[in-house]
Amino acid sequence: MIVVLSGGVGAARLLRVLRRAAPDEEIVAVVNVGDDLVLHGLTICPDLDTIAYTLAGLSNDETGWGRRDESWRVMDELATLGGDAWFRLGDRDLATHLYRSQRLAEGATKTTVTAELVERWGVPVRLLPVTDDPVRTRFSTAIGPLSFQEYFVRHRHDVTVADVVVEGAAVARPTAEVVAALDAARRVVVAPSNPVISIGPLLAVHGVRDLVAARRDDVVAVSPLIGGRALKGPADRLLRELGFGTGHAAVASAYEGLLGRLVIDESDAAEADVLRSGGLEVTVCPTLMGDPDRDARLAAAVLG
Ligand code: FO1
Repeated sequence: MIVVLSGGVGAARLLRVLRRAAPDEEIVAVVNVGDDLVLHGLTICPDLDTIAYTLAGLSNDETGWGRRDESWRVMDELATLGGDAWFRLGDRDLATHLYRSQRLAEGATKTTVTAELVERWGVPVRLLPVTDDPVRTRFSTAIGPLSFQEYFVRHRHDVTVADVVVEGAAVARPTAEVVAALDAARRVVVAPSNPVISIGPLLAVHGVRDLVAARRDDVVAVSPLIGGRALKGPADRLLRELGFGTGHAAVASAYEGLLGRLVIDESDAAEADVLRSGGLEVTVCPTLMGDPDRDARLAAAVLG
């Protein structure tokens, strides 16, 4: 079994690449739920949905979130009523949140509802929320405390962050499915997601960090940075603001004690020796996904 610790779009793309190199039954994504929110009375799980839509071929690849062929009639109407329309929920996407919210209200767990949704969409890879308990990633910023989506969407992650806390993580428990998957995995892959606000909250769930550390020799992370920058989102800025430093060394530092190996982009080969001198095994290969030959090399580097 290959377990992929996953945030949103970077993880979705890596899972798509790994599916070409390993059988679907072998791949399990353990997914962050710290970005989840309740809005308009609906439970929204952005990372789970981004991955499921991508693997089902339903994703909007331009935005990196939401559905393709989307319409916005409900949001437009909500805006005319003066409702909260800054977090855009498309008409098709809304059906997902309606379905999930109703099933949760009936007593189903997030794990069960996710399994139901991916089955309907024909996604043959298992997606496991890291926990069924409530956890919320929150930010202390220069303009005061912010929820995840206030920071990420409302303020376009353009405010200085002093601290990130994951409310509920200390009492949340990983699901039995997640514990079993991490025990049985022949490889644990850390996706090229944001180490601070996507993978960090997943590792913060009580016991998960220890489960991953126990598998350290089999843990491979794909760095989300290329040339010191994140392709999308604030990973480089947050690593710097929270004191991890810059470049792949900052990623290694954020995952201290967890990694057997780090995969970095070929354009950053010059950073490999310094990382290796710190005792880390490093593989240099293309990490920018989208070209079949390069993707095959990345999959081989991760799985090999
Ligand atoms: N991101 C945005 O930048 N603007 C949005 O209006 C927005 C809406 C949205 C709705 C559903 C969903 O699943 C994701 C959505 N995202 C939006 C993306 C989301 O904020 C981020 O992808 C993650 O939470 C960070 O991984």
